[in-house]
Amino acid sequence: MFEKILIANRGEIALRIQRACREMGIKTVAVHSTADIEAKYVKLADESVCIGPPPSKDSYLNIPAIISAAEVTDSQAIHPGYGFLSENADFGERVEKSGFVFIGPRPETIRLMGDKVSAKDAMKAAGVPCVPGSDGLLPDDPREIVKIARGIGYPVIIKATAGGGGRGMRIVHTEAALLNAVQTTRSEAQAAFGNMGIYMEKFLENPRHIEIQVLADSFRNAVYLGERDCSMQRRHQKVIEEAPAPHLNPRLIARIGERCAEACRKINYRGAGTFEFLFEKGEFFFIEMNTRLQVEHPVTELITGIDIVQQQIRVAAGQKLAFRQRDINFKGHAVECRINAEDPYKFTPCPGKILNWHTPGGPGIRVDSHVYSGYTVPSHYDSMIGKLIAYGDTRDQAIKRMRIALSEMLVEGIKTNIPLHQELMLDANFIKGGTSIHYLEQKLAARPEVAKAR
Ligand code: MV4
Repeated sequence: MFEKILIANRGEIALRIQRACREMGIKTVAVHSTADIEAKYVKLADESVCIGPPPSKDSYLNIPAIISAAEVTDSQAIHPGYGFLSENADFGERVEKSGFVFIGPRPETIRLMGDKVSAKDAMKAAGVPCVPGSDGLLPDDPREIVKIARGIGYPVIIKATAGGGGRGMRIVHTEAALLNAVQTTRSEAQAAFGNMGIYMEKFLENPRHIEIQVLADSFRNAVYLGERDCSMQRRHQKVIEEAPAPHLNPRLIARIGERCAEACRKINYRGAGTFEFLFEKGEFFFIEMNTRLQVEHPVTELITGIDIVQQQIRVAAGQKLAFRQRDINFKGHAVECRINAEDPYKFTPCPGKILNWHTPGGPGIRVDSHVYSGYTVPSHYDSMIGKLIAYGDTRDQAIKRMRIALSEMLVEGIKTNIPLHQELMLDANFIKGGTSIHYLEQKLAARPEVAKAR
């Protein structure tokens, strides 16, 4: 096992990874920008290295600075967390070329999944059901494109192969609008990603976002850790996640989960991963695979009792997974609310000094956060300042505990989205469960004008 790991990230996830390391007897190195000198995860780490000024591109995305920090601290492995360099295949490659272990999939796998067309090809070949669409990239010939769209049937969606996570997509409802949309998406993809490759899919009008968590080791052992429902989102930012997904048949989950695990074996996947699906009318359609630890991993940890970060570290160190599929039991229900430093009505970021921070507790409550009273939320990064996770025997109990936790939580000095979460925990449709990816935006659009202006 590693003796020392460098954590190439910031915020709550840097602290989360540190806690996993500490429990495993591994020393930790925090890297930080000058904006994060005062951060809790920097003070709590065994060692820390400043890697640059506040802008991410000069610090948390600064590959040479991070590799130098690993060298001077004699670290053996680098955990990239989520965001930043976590899905950068070049980073993975340079980490390994410098003699360190990258805690994540092999760089070739990251590259394969980073290109959405090659990811879909690989998953289709491995038996994972995909959204009907173009067979690979769209050709240049406009007549061919029109033919492909007719074959799929309108509406269709045009996506950039180098995109993902909602970037570089365009919905097309009619043949009259098709070729213009193709051209615009192509130029935007070229400008944004330096890759003008695009593909076409049937546009699913009202799906849920259901994802499957997997873990795999280097010995072709792969398991699925069940599903998460991440449909409650606004502008491609998840707001609430839960596990298991309400109203889904466990046998259906077992079937798609086994397909995902089998796909991992086929492509020799290593580490933690997430298969993203759209779920509509009882069917799963693969859209993308994330090759990193995800923000919402705690809901899966709570219903399985498995520490996903520790398993990532184990398999990166060349050990076998600590369990087989039959050892995994799903028990209870977990809900996560992402706490953001933002205006709960206008959604503008709200960085600044937290004057008072009190977190809830009690049975089934987990708080993953790096902030504290007196901490200043920097303006340079994501507005998420923590995650509140509630576990219960049933979904109803988890939601009740979340309501209590939200009422106990106190954040003074900055605005947060806690009022939005309180509203959602009382929302009749959320309580019923199974809302689509469009539900939150529709609900927010229908808020009274006075509330929106607050
Ligand atoms: C789709 C779709 C409907 N049909 N693909 C957006 C993020 C990216 N991961 C894929 N996305 C979508 N792809 C087809 N064929 C609708 C979305 C989508 C979405 C997906 C998941 C969660 C939130 C979303 C919000 C808007 C659109």
